[in-house]
Amino acid sequence: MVQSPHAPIPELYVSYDSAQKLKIEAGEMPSWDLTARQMCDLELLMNGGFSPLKGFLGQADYDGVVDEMRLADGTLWPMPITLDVSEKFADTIEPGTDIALRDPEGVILAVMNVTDRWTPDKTREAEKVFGADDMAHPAVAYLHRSAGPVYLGGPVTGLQAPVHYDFRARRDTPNELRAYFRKLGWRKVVAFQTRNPLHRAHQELTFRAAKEAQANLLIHPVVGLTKPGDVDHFTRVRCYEAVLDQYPAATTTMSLLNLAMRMAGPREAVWHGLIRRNHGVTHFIVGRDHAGPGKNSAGEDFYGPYDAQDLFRQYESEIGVEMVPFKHMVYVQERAQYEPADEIEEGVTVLNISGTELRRRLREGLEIPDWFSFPAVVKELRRTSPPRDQQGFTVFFTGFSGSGKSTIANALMVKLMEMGGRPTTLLDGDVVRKHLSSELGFSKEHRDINIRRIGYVASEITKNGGIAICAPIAPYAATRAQVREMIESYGAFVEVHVATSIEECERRDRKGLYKLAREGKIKEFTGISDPYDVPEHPELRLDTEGTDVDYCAQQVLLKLESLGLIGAGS
Ligand code: PPS
Repeated sequence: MVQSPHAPIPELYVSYDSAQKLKIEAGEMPSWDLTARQMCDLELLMNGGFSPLKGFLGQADYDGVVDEMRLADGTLWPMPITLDVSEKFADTIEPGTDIALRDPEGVILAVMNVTDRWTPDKTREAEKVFGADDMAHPAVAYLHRSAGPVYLGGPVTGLQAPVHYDFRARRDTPNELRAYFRKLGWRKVVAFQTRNPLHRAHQELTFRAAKEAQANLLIHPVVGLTKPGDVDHFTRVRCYEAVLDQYPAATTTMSLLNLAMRMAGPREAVWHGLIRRNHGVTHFIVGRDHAGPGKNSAGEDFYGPYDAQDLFRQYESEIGVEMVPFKHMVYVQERAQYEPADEIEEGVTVLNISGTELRRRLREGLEIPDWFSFPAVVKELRRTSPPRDQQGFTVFFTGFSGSGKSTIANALMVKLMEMGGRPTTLLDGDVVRKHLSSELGFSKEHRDINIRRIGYVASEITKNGGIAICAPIAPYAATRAQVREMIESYGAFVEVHVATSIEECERRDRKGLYKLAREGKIKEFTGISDPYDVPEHPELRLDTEGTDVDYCAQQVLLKLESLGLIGAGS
């Protein structure tokens, strides 16, 4: 049954007193530290954003959702909301157990009664939900690389909402929004979902959509998790606030949605519609390539540009929200205004700046015209996206022990310091193992921890505008990919494969370790008794045999220059 947009939506919270009692009991329960995505999911489960879900999906619901977008009772629900955990944790949890769900600081937010525990077929999930088991899809990559191997499901009892210290006044639960609309007498509300800054074209299209639907407008940006590489939400919210002045205050409002997007295109659009219905809206704008994940590994779009609109239309009555198809707005120079692309006669001059072009202009400090965006928005974007040669970045050397990584990394560091401009830190394999990872050995598990630590430090350096040079062996491709992802949200990641062959490394045997490895005195030695995944697409591959260190370091510098990371200004 579709709920009236004015009635309150059921939440999963218990009363304050019950929560206090339950919190004491939960202290004794096995507890799970929620990941960033699970935190977002839990918040929307508890506040009714994911209604009618009562908790993380059990197996029957999961199967139904994956196979046919329906819960076991037939209700439409397109996205698996699952609690993925490690095998180690899952092994300690029998169905019937209550577990405490904690935020990263250890605060208990909810208790889940585990009814189901199962090992999902992730390939099937990827194919059915995202359309392909292709790691180029961010949610598929997350599924395989970050999500735990076992799922737990069961009803959730909410004790308290996650606390947000940023933009508190702009965050609303579904019931708060419903109450707001009720109070203002907004009976028809059209919501606009976005994960990008708003420019003039968006302002025009949302304003038009609201006018056409004769509805009020809710700008409802996602501030949970969006596509890796997106503009951070702090910057975006400052941009949205600047654009809000462009709408009539009495008809438009903005609220932030702490959703973890999956970039699942058509399914995601249906999901977004259901979430918006729960927030009390009646209309929803669905655009071209809604929640699109970009290109697949063959360089083609994952979904057709209007697949999301088609699927939404098919389920519109069940979703309970009317779709307002997005009009592609373009700027007509002769008339100095935005108009829907499909209403423009031939012969007029249409201006457009693509997302890629905008990023290029920001990167290179070039002009962004007023017809494209609002000066206040451009100012915010420039503050957070300085030109590339003033941003932080990471150079990540990988290769066998004795391949020359440390020597080249050292030479590179000295050259960068000679140039000056940005603080530079070298995280060499040996040095890291002395200061950061002294308790770790060389098992796969320990190597992964070691590399993730390096990645974390490098991402912090990159975020703060410095240069991190890393030089571990980093033998596993999956771990390197994780580090890349961590860093690319803040700046460039330049992988340099020091491709000295194992034979040459063994011949040099600078530290005498290869001999010991051959004699079996050192176990799990990379290249001898432990694998090394050769990087498939490093930014640079260095052939060190027959070349000197200086030349190798020069090649890295030239690469950095060609990527725009160093320039006259650095
Ligand atoms: S890893 O796999 O990235 O965590 O390794 P890393 O921290 O870079 O290793 C640093 C140095 O440890 C020495 N060493 C070994 N390497 C590989 N396998 C085994 N089992 C091993 N045991 C000790 C080796 O000298 C590495 O130094 P580099 O600087 O690479 O020569």
